[in-house]
Amino acid sequence: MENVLTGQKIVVSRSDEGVLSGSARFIILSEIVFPFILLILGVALGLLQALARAGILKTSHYFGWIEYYQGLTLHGVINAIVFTTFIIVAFSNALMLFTLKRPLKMGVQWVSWTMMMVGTLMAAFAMLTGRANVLYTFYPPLIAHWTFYVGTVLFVVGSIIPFFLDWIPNYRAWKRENPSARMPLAVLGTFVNFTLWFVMLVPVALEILFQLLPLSLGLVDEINPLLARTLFWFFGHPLVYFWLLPAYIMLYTILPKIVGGKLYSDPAARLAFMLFLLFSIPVGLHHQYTEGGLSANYKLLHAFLTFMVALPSFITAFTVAASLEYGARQRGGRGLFGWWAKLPYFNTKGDQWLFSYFVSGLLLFLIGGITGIINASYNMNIVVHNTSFVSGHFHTTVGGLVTLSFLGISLYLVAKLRGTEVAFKKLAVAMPYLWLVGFFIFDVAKSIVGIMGAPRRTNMGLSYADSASPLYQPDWLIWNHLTSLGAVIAVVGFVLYMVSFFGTLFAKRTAEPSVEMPIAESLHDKSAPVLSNFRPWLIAMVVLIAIAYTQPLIESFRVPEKSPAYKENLPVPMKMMQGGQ
Ligand code: HAS
Repeated sequence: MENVLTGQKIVVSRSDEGVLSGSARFIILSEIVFPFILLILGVALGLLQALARAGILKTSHYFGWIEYYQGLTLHGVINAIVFTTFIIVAFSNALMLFTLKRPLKMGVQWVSWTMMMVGTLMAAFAMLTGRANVLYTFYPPLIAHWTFYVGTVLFVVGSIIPFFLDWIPNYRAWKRENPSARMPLAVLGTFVNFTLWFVMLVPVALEILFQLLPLSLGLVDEINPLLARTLFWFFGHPLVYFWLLPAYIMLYTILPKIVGGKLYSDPAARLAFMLFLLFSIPVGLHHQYTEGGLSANYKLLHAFLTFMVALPSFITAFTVAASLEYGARQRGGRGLFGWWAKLPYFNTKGDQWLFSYFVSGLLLFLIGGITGIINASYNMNIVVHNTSFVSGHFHTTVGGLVTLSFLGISLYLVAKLRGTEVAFKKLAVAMPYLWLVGFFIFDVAKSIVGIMGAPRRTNMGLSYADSASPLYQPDWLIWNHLTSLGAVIAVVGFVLYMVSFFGTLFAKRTAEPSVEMPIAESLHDKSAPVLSNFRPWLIAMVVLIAIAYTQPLIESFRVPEKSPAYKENLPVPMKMMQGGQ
């Protein structure tokens, strides 16, 4: 067979049918269905928060049971950590199967699957019983029950196991059989992503194992919160690229094919992935601009490096737009902008329904990119930090492009792996547009009210949006109501998606199950060898991390202040109103 990306002949040692075993199918399907069921709770809690922040719901507990910060923790952890990581592993498994045509190593897969499931259940136990109201950033002095931390460690370690023990060995075997073939683009993107994942897990593992867990177990009385936060953001910013890169893999490989075209430039795509290897990590201080104890010089360095990490996204914007234009012109598109009309916005034929997920995600990401660069600008960040402007930003990035492409690919894979057609395709196509409109309104309103000073992570129904409260801010109300309207529209879209998802999951089988993926050829394919060679990029990555992080870590260690665990479980405004600290 021929590699569609490189045109080189590839030896396939096994038949396609033999590659997808029943157990592999079960693993991938459950890695999609299980987090999706949790996501339903995560999305519902998101809607409740939007209503609470607008003062439409005035309560400290939803349904008299889930406390506001407990709900916020569940919303963040389920949507941004559990759902994303499961789908990334499921998609990467499917991608490896399809691209390398070699069976997954089932022993490795079962270990990974078990660790991820057990880890999720342990963390869910802590969150659902109110023992981990620590938000998804879990930084001290907030402290959770030990099951939350052990669950998190099990979960993330489980998620990386297939990379080292399954995909790399399978790729090596593939390479031995295809010595002259270049690493397929999808494999390169996945390997970049999981290399980042491995490196970023080191600081957060240190934070959990040597600071949070001992404090949670009562083995120590206090810890250094600045060190914990520096270690957290060492992990926390690259984390967003761990979410983003699988979406970029889809944009580079699947999207051009479904619009009937080609990837405009394979080397540009490879360069973008390699640049992420370089710049995703040494930027974490842009989350800590307002933090005392860290020197301004290093914050500024991280600000410049953050502008550098926007570069591969700009490359992606141009390459994807060029690929869309090429595809649209193949479909008869003419003129400077006339080709836009030829894209399959509402087409349900074949796999073209997926386009609606990518285009809506891309449009939201345009806004997410602009707001990200505003956040990154050292001086402007002072205006928006810890305001709802930041929540607007991440609902158009991780909540926009990432969620939409993950929902799109989940539906696609469920249909393929079950051997059915996508059910209720029209509803499936309507969903991303409702999400786009909803989150557009949501982001604009959150950005405006954020600039007016509205804080994030605050139960405004009991404070700023409550006319009986001394904190009442009537000027913010209209924007918070618009945020709720946006959330309602997006959730209506999600309900349509659920109908299509479960309809597909339980539909009658009409074809053989497969892991087939629509992968595009590339128009420009001449690539420099350095773009497929990890070594120089890895060396440069380590050097940059050392330059950017040695001094901030020393400064964090040196800070004499320590903090005990904060155990009181009251929302801050309520505490203030009761005369607390
Ligand atoms: Fe961010 C905070 C800066 C990207 C997620 N970010 C967050 C938080 C999250 C998050 C969750 O510098 C909150 C963390 C917390 O809880 O405190 N972010 C950036 C910058 C980028 C960026 C510079 N963020 C992301 C992505 C995320 C994400 C991606 C998730 C997936 N972010 C920040 C900063 C903060 C922050 C500060 C801290 C704020 C604070 O004070 O706390 C860049 O990587 C963005 C680059 C993106 C672009 C856009 C390219 C556009 C494309 C679309 C093209 C469209 C086409 C459509 C082709 C330059 C690719 C054409 C359509 C046709 C029809 C033809």
